[in-house]
Amino acid sequence: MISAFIGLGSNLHHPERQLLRALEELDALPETRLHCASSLYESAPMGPQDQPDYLNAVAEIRTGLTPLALLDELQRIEEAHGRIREQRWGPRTLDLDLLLYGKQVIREPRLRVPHPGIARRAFVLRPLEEIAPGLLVPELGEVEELSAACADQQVRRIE
Ligand code: ROI
Repeated sequence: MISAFIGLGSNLHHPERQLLRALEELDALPETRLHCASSLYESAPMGPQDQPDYLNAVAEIRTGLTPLALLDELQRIEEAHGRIREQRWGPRTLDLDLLLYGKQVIREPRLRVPHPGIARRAFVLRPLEEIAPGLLVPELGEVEELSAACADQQVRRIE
């Protein structure tokens, strides 16, 4: 089993419900169990500002799925949540990003791991830091250092 980290985000249709249901769906994937999940975090949208604030979280799963099989499953869950391929950087019902897959570096047309946005996004790094302190992100460095470099971005942890 490989440890993989998934970033979850939503800013439409009851974001908290979307994220909690998605966590259950990750746990129900074939050859996969949910190992742990972060708190929920609220932040202003990165990108166009004329959309609601986001809720984000990060989950760690243990999986026997290959990276591309996992990506297929994540996209299937997004679609089941009513996600249509909307405007780039627009609001979304559910976003599931494959952030990390073990220590692997993957550069394929459909999939890049570590996720290309990871180092610039406090709404990914804060929850990741919460559940995986000391984690080394391949080619980028320790999660705490990456998170500290995004200290200017406001992210609020929800109790
Ligand atoms: N902004 C925040 N704060 N959280 C997200 O999950 C998020 N997702 C996106 C864009 C539109 C880039 N902005 C976001 O896809």
